[in-house]
Amino acid sequence: MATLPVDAIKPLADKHPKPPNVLFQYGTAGFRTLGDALDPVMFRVGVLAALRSKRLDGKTIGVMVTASHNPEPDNGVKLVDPRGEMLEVLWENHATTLANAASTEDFIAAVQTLVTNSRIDLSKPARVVYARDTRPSGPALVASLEDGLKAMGAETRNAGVTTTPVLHYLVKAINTKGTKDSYGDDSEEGYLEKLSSAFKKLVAGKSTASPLIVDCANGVGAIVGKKLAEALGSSLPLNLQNTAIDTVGALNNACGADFVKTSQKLPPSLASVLKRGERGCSLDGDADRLIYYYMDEREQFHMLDGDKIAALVAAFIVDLTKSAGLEEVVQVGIVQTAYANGGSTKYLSERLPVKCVSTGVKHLHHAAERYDVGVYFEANGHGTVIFSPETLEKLATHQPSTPAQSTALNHLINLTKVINQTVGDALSDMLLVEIVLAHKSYSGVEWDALYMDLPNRLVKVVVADRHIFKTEDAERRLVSPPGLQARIDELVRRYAGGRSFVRPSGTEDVVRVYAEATIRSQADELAFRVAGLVYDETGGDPARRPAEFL
Ligand code: 16G
Ligand code: MG
Repeated sequence: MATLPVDAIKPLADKHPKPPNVLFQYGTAGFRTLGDALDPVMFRVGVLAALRSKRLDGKTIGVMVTASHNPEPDNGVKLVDPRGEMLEVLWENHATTLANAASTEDFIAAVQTLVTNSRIDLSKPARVVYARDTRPSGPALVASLEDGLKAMGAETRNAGVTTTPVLHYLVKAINTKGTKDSYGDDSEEGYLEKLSSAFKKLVAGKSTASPLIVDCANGVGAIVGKKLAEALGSSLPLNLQNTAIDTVGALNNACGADFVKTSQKLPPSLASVLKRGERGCSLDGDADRLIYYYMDEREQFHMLDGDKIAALVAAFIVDLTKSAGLEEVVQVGIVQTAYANGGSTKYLSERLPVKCVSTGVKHLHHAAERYDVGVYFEANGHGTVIFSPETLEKLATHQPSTPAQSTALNHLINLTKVINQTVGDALSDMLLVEIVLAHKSYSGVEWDALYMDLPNRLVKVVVADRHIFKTEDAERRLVSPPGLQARIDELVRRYAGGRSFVRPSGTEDVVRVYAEATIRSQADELAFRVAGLVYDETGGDPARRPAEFL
């Protein structure tokens, strides 16, 4: 039985000491904090990724260095499991334990415990593929990660600077290489080729946007977006905006999907770009979120968020399964979170099964796996569509009885290729949206008209300890602090179409309050009043109670 290479780990671990008095936590999006603070975490994640691979018999594990839509000085890291999915929850805890070991000795002891408890056979190979986004802190953090991988003698592959969804794709492609389930060529070119060739087949003979404006958030989406534009050629001309990846401070600054969703505004940099009647979309800093919008004839801006994308796409897939003669055997279902607009939930649940789960991709993804075709989107624009293995098999073997059925079946098969089924992927989702719009001859206006969004408001409350806030019912109700939910309910009853919920953030040290109501001013008022309740509950200094809460 092989033993832990302590002699190799020790000197390298000493190069990446953990400072005292900091606590790291592997949260919904992995480890995420100021880039400057992450050096020891990266080394330890390298060791952990190698162990995870050994545990899974040498399957390739992914490591992505990114802080997504966060400000540029932040960075982060997350692990990707062999099928291209988020790391298993149990191992999130292992990651937190290793990251917090106080010294090199403690770290080695923690690794040893993990090896024993998880019955890791150290003689197995370790294989890891990693990538980073465009953040300035990325190269140094990757070097630290590489030290961790080296300490464990892992076989590594550096996928360079690319999007989070490309890294997820690579992991799955590497692990399925040469099998009957091959996910595609295991390279960025393979990814671009897979998506763009299926896209071209799906829009052949249809007219697409000319061109589509794409806000790249001054991040890595600009790099991969440019390559995608080349691969798409005239099938979908892209007008890439906010591509300043080398300008310090530009990343996610007043642009990108998160800016648009939270401020419900067009990025100022697009004010003179997006013309009347045109549509555009924004990616986030690692290109796994997508928000659409259009400018109407009166120069009013309208946002089309993840909920609108889900509604558009689900209806299209249902239509195709009917046209292909598969509606009896392939059931389409939707997964949302509490942040889904009430308008969308009503619209969708009148048509399809809808499930609400807790925030975070892993919850949505797992719930979506229960359907034959699971469409999951968070309102913030993260989402995808997944086809179960049985459904893929049915699509491959179904015998269409008419030419129309055959066309619909081919469309469905091509959709399974355009869609990145490992994780939400802004570029892939953008192609998916453009396919549906081209097929339906919809502009932003018709798409938007599927249902009306209820006015809503999201407020952050800074509290002394957000961990006292505990939720149930897919985060829609608070169980702690005791009594607070009853007071929220009482308030909500006073607002027409009112709905509000409170949850602690998984990525920031704040509590989030969401509210919606039939009228804009009422949604705002409800949000601020619930925020006021939250603030009071935590014993905040009345003198510092934010003015809007009064
Ligand atoms: C992370 C999640 C995202 C979620 C968001 C909520 C992943 C890959 N990403 O970005 O799904 O919407 O956190 O943030 O799971 P919050 O907990 O701060 O509200
Ligand atoms: Mg992101």
